[in-house]
Amino acid sequence: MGFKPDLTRHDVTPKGLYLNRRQIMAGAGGLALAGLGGRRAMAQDLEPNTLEEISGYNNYYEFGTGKDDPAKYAHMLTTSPWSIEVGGMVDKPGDYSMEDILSGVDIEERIYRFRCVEAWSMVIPWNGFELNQLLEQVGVQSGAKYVAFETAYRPDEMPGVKFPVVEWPYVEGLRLDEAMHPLTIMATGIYGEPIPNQNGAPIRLVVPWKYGFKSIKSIVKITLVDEEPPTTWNKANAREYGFYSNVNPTVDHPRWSQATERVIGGGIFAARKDTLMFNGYEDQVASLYEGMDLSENY
Ligand SMILES: Nc1nc2c(c(=O)[nH]1)N[C@H]1C(S)=C(S)[C@@H](COP(=O)(O)O)O[C@H]1N2
Ligand SMILES: [Mo]
Repeated sequence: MGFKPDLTRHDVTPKGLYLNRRQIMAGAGGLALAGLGGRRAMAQDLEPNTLEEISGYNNYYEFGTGKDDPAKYAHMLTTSPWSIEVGGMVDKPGDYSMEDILSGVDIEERIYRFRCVEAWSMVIPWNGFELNQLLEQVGVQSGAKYVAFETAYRPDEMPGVKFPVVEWPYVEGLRLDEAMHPLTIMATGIYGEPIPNQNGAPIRLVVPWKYGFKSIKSIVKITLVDEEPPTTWNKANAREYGFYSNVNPTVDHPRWSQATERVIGGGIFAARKDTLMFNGYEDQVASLYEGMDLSENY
């Protein structure tokens, strides 16, 4: 099963135009914003968000719970050198530096819909590699059934971790077949540039058919295990956040509908967009959940 892109280079704002727009925006403020609105009004549904939107409206609670906190504070995170401790049920456990990791994988662009459980969404042009390439490098042993991920925990560099909003470090997990799926990537860039700190530098998970909180940022540890690993939001509130957290417009959050979403950058008068089953990746991932009750396994 190969990756079938539904958003292509054709949907990306040409790089020249994009850079030019940044210069225009830096110089002309409100006027440029009016131009952006016009561009967006004519644009197709699937056009990627601007880098300003992607890196200015974030959830990264280690730097605070406000949407603009990560852009203010994430520069404090030292992202180089960086390594990931890979362990558990693998043939080659160890500390893998970013250089080690990047030398064995193919970086490509993936333009994915990104849907937060809070019912907002963007389209993001990631650069990254399929997680299965890293897992093949380290040799997954036959008993492994899940992959557990952990974010850096650095009180000196992360002003938000002094608040016990969730249990630190932030942890996430995938079933092994979800982790091996060609849509699941480790992202290291956006728009061809290194990924901004607030988006999870230097390396974060992206699982486009799941709610955004599954896409754990600034990963320092990956462990292959044989039981479903604990996950941050499930530990915080198991009734509201399940292990699977597949985007599903027919299964509402206990406190709000998941049928529609607010498109970031769409403007205050923009209509909400209908949320797609598995965030639009149903053809590629529905078979992973065959026979499962998706309202029970939310
Ligand atoms: N370590 C860590 N990873 C995280 C989060 C977080 O607070 N800490 N927030 C999650 C949530 S709720 C979302 S929606 C996405 C947001 O990614 P973005 O800021 O790149 O859009 O990151 C996810 N990964
Ligand atoms: Mo989210």
